[in-house]
Amino acid sequence: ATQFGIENTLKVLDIKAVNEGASTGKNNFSEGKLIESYSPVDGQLIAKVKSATKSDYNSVIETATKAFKTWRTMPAPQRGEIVRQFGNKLREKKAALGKLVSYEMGKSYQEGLGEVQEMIDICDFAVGLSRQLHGLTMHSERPGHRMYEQYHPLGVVGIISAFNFPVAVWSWNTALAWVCGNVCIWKPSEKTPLCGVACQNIAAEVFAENNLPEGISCMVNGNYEVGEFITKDTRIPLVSATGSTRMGKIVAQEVAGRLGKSLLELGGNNAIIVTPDADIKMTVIGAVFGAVGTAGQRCTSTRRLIIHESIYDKVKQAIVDAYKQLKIGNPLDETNHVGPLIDQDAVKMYEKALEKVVAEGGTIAVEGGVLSGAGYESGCYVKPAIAEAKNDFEIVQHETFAPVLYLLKYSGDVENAIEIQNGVAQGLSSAIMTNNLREAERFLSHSGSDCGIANVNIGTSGAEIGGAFGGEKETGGGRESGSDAWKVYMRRQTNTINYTTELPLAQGIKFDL
Ligand code: UN1
Repeated sequence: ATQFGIENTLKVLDIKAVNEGASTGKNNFSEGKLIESYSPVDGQLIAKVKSATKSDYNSVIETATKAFKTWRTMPAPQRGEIVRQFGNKLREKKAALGKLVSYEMGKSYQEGLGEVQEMIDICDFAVGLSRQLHGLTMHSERPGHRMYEQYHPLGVVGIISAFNFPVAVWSWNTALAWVCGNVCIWKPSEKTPLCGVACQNIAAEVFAENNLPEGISCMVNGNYEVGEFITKDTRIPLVSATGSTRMGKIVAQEVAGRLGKSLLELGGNNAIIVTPDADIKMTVIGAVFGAVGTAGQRCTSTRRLIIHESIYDKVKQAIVDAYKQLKIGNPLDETNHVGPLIDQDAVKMYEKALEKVVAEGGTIAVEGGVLSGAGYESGCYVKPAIAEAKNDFEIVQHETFAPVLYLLKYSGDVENAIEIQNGVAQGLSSAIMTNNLREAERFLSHSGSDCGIANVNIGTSGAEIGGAFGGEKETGGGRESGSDAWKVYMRRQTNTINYTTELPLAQGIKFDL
């Protein structure tokens, strides 16, 4: 860790070093079991964090509930001003936070910085939004009446996030939730708790500088049991959860059981359709970054390439050649393209997927394998692999969070490719590579891609924050980030005001006394 300057990074982010005990994050009351965070980069223990007990959790909720009473009375543009300051603090700490993301999670330093940039961007977006939380006005059917709607904050918003975007996903939720007048309680992934502590410290500093209550931003570390405190808690009207479809189904049922709202961002099984009119050079860049970026651990990662038979061999060759250029190694070294998987369990899943695709009749086009030796001591580095497969293979139907890309062939019309693309349970991101207007428009039409994200001539990953982010089917249906995603963090109220001296009833009902 010393050689990467991690000690200094931890200092900048106010995280206790291993020999100093355990961090809890400013304003985090956790006193439970220790979570040790090991880096997949070099296998070293980075630091320790305390996980929340039930009683810690209850005090956090009390602080949050109390803070809500103050925060909701502050005009939304003033809340926006606080979020602006938070965005500025992120700008100051971008390098340190980006490095911690890279070292604790394993994505490349560039991608770590990119994630912090997403946080900054969503803050800017939220600041503008703080003056645009608009409702509609309607014409009343009754004389002398006015009708309009307004949006009010919900209360305490629960955020459960995953290891793969350990800081950005929290910020998409929290920046919007804050300007909407909510307070947040966050459970970061137990695989990246230090990223959580770092963000919590930055937020806490901003709230303290503005003499605002600490409970506006709360964090509880821990495993799924701590997640359950949140999902079962009737004091939390909205739970936003990012992770696997398996996890999402549990969260959805628990929250629905108490008639709470949930916002789900679950698994993807994203494909790029490559038509005979595709620009091959662009296809290669989009597909390779999509498949191996973040070591294939984005929910938007490219899992399937659906290639027209007439160009199949050519595209396959170009992608295989590109894979030969990939450098795998320490993600903090900017000459490397691919870093490690998050942990050894992920490595096992990767190995199983490769065995399974062969067992189901697939052919390996680029050999995978776990790397060992100098620089690979953590045991988490794997070679990005490619297999030629069929869409109905069980393994192809499932999301494997690793750099495994499946090549699928289609013949005839683009409709056939769209059918393959839609022929999975997930519906997050999708793309088509084509210079043919008809094909592109068909892909985007009502009978085209069934995903929440559908792109033309760019890959499946790397969405901008300005659009609503999320997907359909087993991806969970939630939308976060841009567009009007803010509405889910608010409750809508319809108001009818009578400014006459009569009380006429709607629908013309007569009720004379
Ligand atoms: C995720 O993997 O959970 O579109 C989010 C992208 C990123 C976000 C991915 N902006 O790839």
